[in-house]
Order: sequence, then C-alpha cells, then structure tokens
Amino acid sequence: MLNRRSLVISSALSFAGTRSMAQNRSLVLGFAQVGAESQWRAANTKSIQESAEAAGVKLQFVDGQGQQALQIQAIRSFIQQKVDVIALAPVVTTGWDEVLTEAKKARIPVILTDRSVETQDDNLYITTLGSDFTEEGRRAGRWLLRNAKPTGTIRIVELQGSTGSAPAIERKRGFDEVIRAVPRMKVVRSETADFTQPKGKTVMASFLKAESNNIQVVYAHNDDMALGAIQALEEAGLKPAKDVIVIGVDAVKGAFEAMRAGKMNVTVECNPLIGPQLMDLVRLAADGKPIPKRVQSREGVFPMEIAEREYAKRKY
Ligand code: GYE
Repeated sequence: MLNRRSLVISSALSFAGTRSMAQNRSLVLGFAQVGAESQWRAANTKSIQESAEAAGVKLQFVDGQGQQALQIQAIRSFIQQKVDVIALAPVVTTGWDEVLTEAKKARIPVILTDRSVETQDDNLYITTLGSDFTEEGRRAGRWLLRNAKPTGTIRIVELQGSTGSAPAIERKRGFDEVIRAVPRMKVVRSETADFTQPKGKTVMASFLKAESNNIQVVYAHNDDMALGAIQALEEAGLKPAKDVIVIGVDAVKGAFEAMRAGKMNVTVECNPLIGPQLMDLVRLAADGKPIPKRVQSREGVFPMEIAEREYAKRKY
C-alpha cells in the first residue's frame, strides 16, 4: 500500500545490513506503544499483537502510558535485551535523538509506527509507517467548506490531540491551511483534550460556557474527543450535528454509532490496522533489505449519510 510519493528508498538501511538473514528464525520485536488513550489506539495495539503472532514474531510490548520517559526506558531495555528490531509509536515528536543514537550504535533498526519524530539525523530510524495527518486535517477542512451554511460567520472550536504529538500538530496545520482561505470561518477557541473522551467533554463544556453557546462547529482531532464533545453539547441543551456541526478523525465504530444516531456529522479516516504492514517491514529491516522512508496507510472520509451502509464493514 505504497503511494508514489513514498517510494523513496532509505539510505539508513545499511546499518542493519550486516545482521544475519532473519528469514528462517523467529524475530524479536520490541514495541513501545503510546498508551491506551483512544478506540484507535486499542485497535492499533490489537492489530500489532495479532499480526506479530501470525507472522511468528516474538513481541515485547510496552505501554508508554502517554509518557515519553517510559518509552525511552522501554527502548533502553530493548537494546539491553538485544531485540532484532525496535518499533516506536512516539508520544511526542521531539527529544528522541539520544536514545535513537543508542539504538543505532547497538545496530538495532528502528521503525516508527503511526507517528513521526523530528531528529537532527533522519538516519536514526529506517522508516515511518502511518497516516498523513496533515492531509486528514485538510480533508476535515474541505468537508467543512462544502457543508457549512453558505453565509455568515462560522465560529469553530478545536479540540486538539496531545500537545506536541505529530497528529495534533499536523491535523491542526492541515485544517488551518484549508479554512484560512475563507475569512468568515473563525477558530475562536483551540485547546488540547489529550485525545480522550472525558477530556473532550470537559474542554467542550468550558468552550460552551466561555462562548455562551455561540459555536457553530467543533473540530476534534479524534473521534473520542468528538464523542465527549457530543455529551457536553447535549448537557448544554444543544443538538449535536444539528445546532453544532461535529467533525472527528479516526473513523472508529463509536463515531459511526454517533453518526447513525444523527449526532455526529463526519469522520475522517485514520487507519490503525497497520500490524500486517509493520510485520513485513520488521522482516525486511532484520534482513537489511531496502525499505521506503515513508510507508502510508490508505484512508477515506465518511459523512453521516453513508454511516448506516458502512457500519457493518468497519473492523475497528
Ligand atoms: O488519531 C488518536 C490516538 O496517533 C493516529 O492517536 C494516532 C492518534 C489517533 O490517540 O485517536
């Protein structure tokens, strides 16, 4: 599932190249996961665990509980255990140079899954497997431009993902890029709600209070926060999806259920089922084979009108 843009062959591979061909032995993969903050994350963890099992890869799984320090600790312990490959879903984008340099010195290839990092040297990891979050933000923005009422100021509130994470930074950037072209679209409040439903609810409740309910759109960086916002809207006596447009990202089942109930307008897909692709990359990395620097997952946009039809097909 590579798009044309992602076919850039990595120069970082050579450091895995001298390791023995891994084809016929059982590989050990150390995986530092973000946490368990959302429905997306639960599906992602399950996909990786099941795919490892199916591929005969021994998985050392560490839940980072949303903390970079725990993920760094996990990577150091993977290095000590001499795992074959490390996969990291980084909580935040920065602060990885030191530990990734340690992995490189130990000649253990690192695959980034789901989220990207910003390092001095992009040869500290082999590839990034995941979604294009900026494009997801643009898709949310484009849907809004097509579906908002045609005149008057549109007051938007934004529920951001975890501060400093790639999806929060990029979903904001992509959305802003698109709506900036239309001056009557105004983001009046934008705060983090940490990608969780409870925080989505409390932050939305505070927005409604601060804006005296004068809000036309909520753009949430994930569906869990959108579902929390829906609860806050109802508690404030407003009708979600009717009085206030509700936009989410991920396309988890919970969003489809809300759309079928007429309470959510749209969700932009972000596919968490990247386990099978990850296992293919793990095998290639262990064998020192060439891998594109960016491997993309495929996804779409689902408005409420097709929620009923699509629901049965959803796997997460
Ligand atoms: O959208 C959100 C999760 O990194 C793509 O993290 C992932 C995001 C996902 O908590 O629900």
